[in-house]
Amino acid sequence: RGESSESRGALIVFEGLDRSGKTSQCSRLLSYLEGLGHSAELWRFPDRTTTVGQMVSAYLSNDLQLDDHTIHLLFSANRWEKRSMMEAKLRAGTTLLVDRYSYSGVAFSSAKGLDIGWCKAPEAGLLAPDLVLYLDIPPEKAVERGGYGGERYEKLEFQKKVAQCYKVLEDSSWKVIVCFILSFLAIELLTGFLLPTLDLCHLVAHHQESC
Ligand code: FDM
Repeated sequence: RGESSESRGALIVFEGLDRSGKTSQCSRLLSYLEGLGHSAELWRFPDRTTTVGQMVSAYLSNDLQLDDHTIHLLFSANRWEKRSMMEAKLRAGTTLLVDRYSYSGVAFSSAKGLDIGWCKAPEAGLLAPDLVLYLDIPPEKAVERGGYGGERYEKLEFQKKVAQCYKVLEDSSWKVIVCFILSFLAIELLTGFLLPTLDLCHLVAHHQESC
């Protein structure tokens, strides 16, 4: 409040299945924005560098077994522990490009059969994204793209369920990008609608009411 909208950074979230191209698109967009003179940073969740993040990482690599609800709350806690830093960055005018966020949390846990309302609850109060770029790729194609590594969720049958769960989470902050096209047009396609969005960086410090 009181700050001009131009001084705020935008919170831009990338979502999609494993191997959908989020990480590559995030870094391409980062270079593009930096080239335009914007202050921007690349973030990702889970952030495996924190104590909570190390537990999440051990769970994903099957070195640690945890109850489904417990790991869900750890993923959420991992976002909560970064919330104030994210807010500070955004207020200081830095745009954050975030590889996975609350939508991953809800989609992956509800794909295991957990109640979707229960999954959304701990996300309430985290910063709401200004824009969610959903990289839409059929699960079968994602596997073909170099295949999956050995992490817990990198299995075709599970990814199919995650894709279904993502679909019910789509809201007005989403832009769905068909990834076959993305591989050819790449960043030009993204920036076509990102640039206008960056002028609307006023949504940053309010609380997320739903996922
Ligand atoms: N994942 C990620 C979740 O299950 N919940 C979450 O809240 C987040 C952020 O963790 F399979 C899953 C999604 C993915 C795995 O993600 C690790 P990366 O992008 O491969 O690090």
